[in-house]
Amino acid sequence: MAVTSKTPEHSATGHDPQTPEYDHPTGGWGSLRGIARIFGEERNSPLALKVLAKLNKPGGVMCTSCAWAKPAKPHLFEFCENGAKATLWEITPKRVTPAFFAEHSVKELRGWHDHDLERAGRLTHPLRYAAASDRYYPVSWQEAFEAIGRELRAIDPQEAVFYASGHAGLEASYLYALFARLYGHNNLPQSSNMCHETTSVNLKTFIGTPVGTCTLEDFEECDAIFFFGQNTGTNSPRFLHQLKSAVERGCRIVTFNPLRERGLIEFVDTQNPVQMTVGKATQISEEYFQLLPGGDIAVLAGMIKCVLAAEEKAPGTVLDQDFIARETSGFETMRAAVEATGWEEIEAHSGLTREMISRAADIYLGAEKVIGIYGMGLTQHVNGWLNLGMLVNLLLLRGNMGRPGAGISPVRGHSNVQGQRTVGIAEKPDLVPLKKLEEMFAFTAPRQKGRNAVEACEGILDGSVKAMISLGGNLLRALPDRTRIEEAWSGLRLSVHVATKLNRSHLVPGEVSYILPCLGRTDRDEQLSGPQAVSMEDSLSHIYGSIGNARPPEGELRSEVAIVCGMAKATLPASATQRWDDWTGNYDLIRDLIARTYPEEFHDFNERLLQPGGFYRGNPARGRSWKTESGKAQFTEPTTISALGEEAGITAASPGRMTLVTLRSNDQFNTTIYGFSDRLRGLEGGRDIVLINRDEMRRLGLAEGQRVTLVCDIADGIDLRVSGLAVTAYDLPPGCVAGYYPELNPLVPLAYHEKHSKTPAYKGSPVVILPE
Ligand SMILES: Nc1nc2c(c(=O)[nH]1)N[C@H]1C(S)=C(S)[C@@H](COP(=O)(O)OP(=O)(O)OC[C@H]3O[C@@H](n4cnc5c(=O)[nH]c(N)nc54)[C@H](O)[C@@H]3O)O[C@H]1N2
Ligand SMILES: Nc1nc2c(c(=O)[nH]1)N[C@H]1C(S)=C(S)[C@@H](COP(=O)(O)OP(=O)(O)OC[C@H]3O[C@@H](n4cnc5c(=O)[nH]c(N)nc54)[C@H](O)[C@@H]3O)O[C@H]1N2
Ligand SMILES: [Mo]
Repeated sequence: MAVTSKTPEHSATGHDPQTPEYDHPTGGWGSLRGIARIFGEERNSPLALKVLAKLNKPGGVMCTSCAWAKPAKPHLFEFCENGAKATLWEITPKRVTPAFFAEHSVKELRGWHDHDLERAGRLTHPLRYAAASDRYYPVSWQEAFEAIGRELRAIDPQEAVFYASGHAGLEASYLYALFARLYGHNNLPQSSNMCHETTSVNLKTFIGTPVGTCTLEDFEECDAIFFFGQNTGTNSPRFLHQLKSAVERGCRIVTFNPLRERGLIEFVDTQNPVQMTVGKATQISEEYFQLLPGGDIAVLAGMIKCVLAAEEKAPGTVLDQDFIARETSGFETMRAAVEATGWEEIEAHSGLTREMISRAADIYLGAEKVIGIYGMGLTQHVNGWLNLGMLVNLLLLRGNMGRPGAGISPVRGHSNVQGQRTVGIAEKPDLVPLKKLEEMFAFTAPRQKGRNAVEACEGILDGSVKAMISLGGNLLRALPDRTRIEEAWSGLRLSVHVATKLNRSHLVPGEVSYILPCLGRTDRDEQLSGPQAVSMEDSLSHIYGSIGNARPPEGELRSEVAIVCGMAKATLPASATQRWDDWTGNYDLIRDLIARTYPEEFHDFNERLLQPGGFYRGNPARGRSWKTESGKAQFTEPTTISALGEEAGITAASPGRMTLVTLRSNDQFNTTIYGFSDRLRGLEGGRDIVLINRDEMRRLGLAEGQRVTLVCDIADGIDLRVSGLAVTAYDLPPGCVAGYYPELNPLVPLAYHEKHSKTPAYKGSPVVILPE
């Protein structure tokens, strides 16, 4: 099932010709057509083009889509197809006004598709749910804040959860976390609890930092890049520019992914007139291996075996012995475990041959400076910790950590997901300088560990969570085990959504429910002291200011900062240290607070805010200072060979068990569905599909287009299923099926999550297929 794509011709022959595949490179005219489609559908005005022109440029708006770096010297157009879609989607002229809710009951809206809900337009007024008429009605901000304050004061703070999706800027996020602690809890789950929490928890154990170690300069120097489970072409397309330049100067790229993702195969740069006219693509991956889902531990064990064997053959020439001795711990234990792992086992779990893995290892051995990249393909597995541990092991062997051109680079999701954690949105109180906050705000901070996303769900299910506030996001679509959680959600006493657009989570109201409409990042944000900037942190730990310049929707929207301050002021007793009104009036003051709380990273925050390329907040592992328990970089012993967590198998596998991978299309941003074209995978028109390899289809007697039900195979008494999925032949390894997130989320059990961080195992749920 592995495919080599030495040349584009090669890749064409490697593909199963009978299943769909997009036969154009990523980027190019297809991507411009994708932007033009959304532009037309959203009926954006020509002014929208002005907004796009300033996207990701110093002094402009930092894209609301992904968290990829914004270079100091931007391209003429420093945005991608999906960034443009996200921006045009936000600055749409369509509106969801009180008249919309007078027309549609909540029950009726629950029947709408996610796409249609968000496409209805921007929310314009604060709204309160009325159960008697099953409708949302406009209310004043004053009334909304007072009611929220009253409700929060009436419960134990431990019964409240404050969720944040990774959109809001550092200013609103800092105050949101402060509000939670002043009120009395650390229940601050964030979207990263479903995403890169595996990284935050485990990288910290291995190398003493919760984030990646690379910066853009490293991509200009590295000799080889190894990609594990990250889909650049769809999820961080601007990164393709760095990859293209790297390939052009001779850097070698190797990809491990069960699917042949177009962006990692070839790319045409829309900024390059010659490439656009001639249509000649840059080939990205020199080797592309379609491993089995959950097979990365096995692949990495194989590669490490090859490295150890090479050292044995030519002692003292392969491993960075000096580095291992001085800077690391646990090498011998790791080595013994890998050596005890047989090739047969490695081949069975990876789905690749020894020869293929050896080819990948040869590229590793031939490179002086190596970067390891990964995404959800490694983090969203039960043994995600070991996926990361093995990748770190591979890099440590030759000192590929903490030196220029080398390191580990998790690619983050939401545009400010990493930054929100940096400024205190964390359920783990030990990650936050509580003492400092206590000094600054004269209070006693709660020390009890807060709830992460999975624990918040458990609390909603058992009734111990009574209030949910969401600063952005769409938890009821993003969470695992959706059917059960949705039912329990309506038992909440209070639910509050701070949002730009209507989504499913707003349509399952608790007893007291509010939707609070906020400005988006592209909107001009005028406060008492004038127009405001907000800031965010990218995947490479750089911090940027962002200044919205679009005319905000007419109505009664407020900024996220103003809404957080409004809720806090209405909830907490007045205190001279809490200047909620002043902070709303001037965000410089909030940045001063951030600088005081985190002086090392954020000193002179206001002065550095608009620095081209952002300012770097530093990373000790980059300078080989290991903030781990041992004070050294840690090798990890592979105690299992599969990331799927089979040993946790709650029940024995059914004979037809398959591994389910949930995917993002090229036409969505998480639960926001822009349209129904997954162009880069050659899939058009529908999302209720299940992708499966043609041989498996034959074996199971399934026909193309036939409707089937997927049933979770470990639900242990809980029936998790999704029906009405159209069978679609696709180039996938055997033994697995794939389909779209969020449609398939009801199939992922809440208890099936990464071991140390509780990140749901969205890439490896066991299912069986039942023909309908
Ligand atoms: N346009 C767009 N951009 C986005 C998003 C979006 O939805 N749309 N979402 C944002 C967010 S929040 C995030 S977290 C990131 C997500 O970006 P990614 O990290 O790229 O996440 P996914 O697309 O979920 O999956 C990544 C890849 O993992 C592969 N995979 C699945 N299982 C395995 C496995 O076991 N091993 C390996 N090696 N690979 C595997 C899949 O085939 C897929 O190509 O993107 C961000 N950017
Ligand atoms: N099966 C499966 N499930 C998954 C995943 C998967 O790969 N597979 N991926 C997981 C991952 S990586 C993530 S990060 C989560 C995402 O989970 P969430 O972050 O909760 O979901 P989003 O879809 O990003 O949230 C979209 C909503 O955010 C609101 N919004 C948009 N912009 C703004 C803004 O500027 N401010 C405010 N206040 N609101 C705004 C809009 O109302 C919009 O409807 O999903 C997870 N769920
Ligand atoms: Mo994410």
